[in-house]
Amino acid sequence: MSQGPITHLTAALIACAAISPIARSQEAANPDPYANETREQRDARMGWWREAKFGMFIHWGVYAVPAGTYKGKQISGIGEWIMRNAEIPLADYRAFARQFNPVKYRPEAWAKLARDAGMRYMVITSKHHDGFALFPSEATDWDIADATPYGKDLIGPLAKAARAEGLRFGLYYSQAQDWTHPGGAKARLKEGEGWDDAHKGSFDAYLDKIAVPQVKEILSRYQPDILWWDTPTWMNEERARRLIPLVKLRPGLIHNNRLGGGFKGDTETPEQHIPATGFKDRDWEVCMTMNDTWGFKSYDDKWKSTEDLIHKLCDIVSKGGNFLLNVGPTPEGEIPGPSIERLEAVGRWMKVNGDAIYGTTASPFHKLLWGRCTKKARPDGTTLFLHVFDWPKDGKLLIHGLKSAPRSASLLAGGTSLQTEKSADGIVVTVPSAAPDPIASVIRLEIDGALDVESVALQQAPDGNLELPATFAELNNPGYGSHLLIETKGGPPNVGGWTDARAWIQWTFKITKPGSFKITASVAAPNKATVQWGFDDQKQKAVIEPTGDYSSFKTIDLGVAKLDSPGIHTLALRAVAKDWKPINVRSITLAPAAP
Ligand code: FHN
Repeated sequence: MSQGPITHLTAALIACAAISPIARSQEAANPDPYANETREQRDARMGWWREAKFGMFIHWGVYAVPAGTYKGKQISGIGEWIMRNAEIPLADYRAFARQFNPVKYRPEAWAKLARDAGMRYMVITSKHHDGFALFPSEATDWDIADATPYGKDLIGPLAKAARAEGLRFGLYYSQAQDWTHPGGAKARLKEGEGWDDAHKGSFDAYLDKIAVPQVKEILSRYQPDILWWDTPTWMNEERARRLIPLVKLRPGLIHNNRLGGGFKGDTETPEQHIPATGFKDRDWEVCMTMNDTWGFKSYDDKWKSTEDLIHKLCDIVSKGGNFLLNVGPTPEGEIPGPSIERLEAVGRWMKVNGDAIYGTTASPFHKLLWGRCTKKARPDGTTLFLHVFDWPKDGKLLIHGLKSAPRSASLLAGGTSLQTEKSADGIVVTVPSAAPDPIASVIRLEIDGALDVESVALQQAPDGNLELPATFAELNNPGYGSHLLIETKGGPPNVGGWTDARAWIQWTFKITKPGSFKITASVAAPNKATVQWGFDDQKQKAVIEPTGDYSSFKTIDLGVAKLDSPGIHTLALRAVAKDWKPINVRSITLAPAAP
């Protein structure tokens, strides 16, 4: 179906035809169009995305009709996976499309909602794992034009509306999983398996007949700024090689790391969790739901609070990432009310504090106990934005480790000037007694010349001892399921919620007096548990005997380990996965020991 602008496609095809034999043999060696990109070219291509920081993810499709319920039964799991999780036969699932009639769809209102929330781009599912295309596709009749009463394109009008609002526009495409077209990949099943006779077929034929033509269709027709691959189930390098050259159909396209086959793409995509630190030399984007589902589920009311969402945005940006926050519209074409309320509230905060988000880079500080920091380079210095979550009760905000004396300090909201002074540990800002914003108040510091910071706050005491408290722990959480968190009920804070054995804890600290250290931990362990711990790449095991309940903390010996050199080091604490029993951790202590 040839809709929309074809000028870019034509240009790209002409460019392909004009490719020299040398270029063609390079392509055979590595078909990734960006394989030989220079640093400057890459920086230019990623420029708008790095500036943007905040985007809207939209998961929309036929799954919004059952909305989490099949044959009267609530199906557990994320809403858009209902077909897979309930193994719904194709004929039953196809019937839902006859009720997919988004007559209330107002793409202009969606784009405005995103813009007003402070978002700078959107990414919508052009085809999710159920194989249903939200665009008219010549490769199938399982699409909006042929299978629904609505009968017309949903993607083109959104692309237009987004661009009219000044937003960049991206398309998600499930290149491998497809639970409808013959041969499409299915998570948790082996290649060739399915739950319906109609699934029979070859995955390679599916790629050639559906995925490749549809990626061509969406890239040429809508000219998206982003292509968001997902779940490389059954993919391998040879298969990915059929798709990756298509990226050049849209010059400047940004695509993620989920194609498969070893192609890294442009962005890392941590899902449903915020990494403890950013990714070295890689762009990255956290994608996250506002409740517990991507696709609309009528009874999922586990909404994150506005405060949580704003803190997450600040946290992600302070680590150098972008935040792609999801909405799951209804089959009528409406974004759920709780999502709208939250986006509007985030937008009010962004209107005042957007300068502390857009175009900023990661914090120069490893950890700040009262909030987060972002920074922006100026030709003659640096602007630091302090996102204060916990406003100091004594009116003194210590920026631990900042050595440069700021030329000025002010509240971002309203511009009131603030006094600063040097202290032994850093710079102290005198702030008004009440926080200007109950969620996150931003203080702007202008620093002239080179920025001088001691990025790591945890350092040895003069006697060589070092305490690593829970509040300074970096919490490394897997994407789904329960997450490690800092618990503050009763006594000093501890790391808790360690029910997932894949989660792990790390501290980063500075050593001035290297040597051997005796390591002890303050833990509460209702059951015997085995942990693995170690400095940097070292690994040792320790068995923790029961201490009582989750609030009975005892100091236990982990062992002795050596650090040979002064400088920044880490200590990691991991669960030994086999038969893991959760523990709470208050702190780790390093005490100099005889070598
Ligand atoms: O399986 C999908 C899921 O439905 C959703 O689309 C997310 C978004 O990142 N991606 C996959 C899981 O990683």
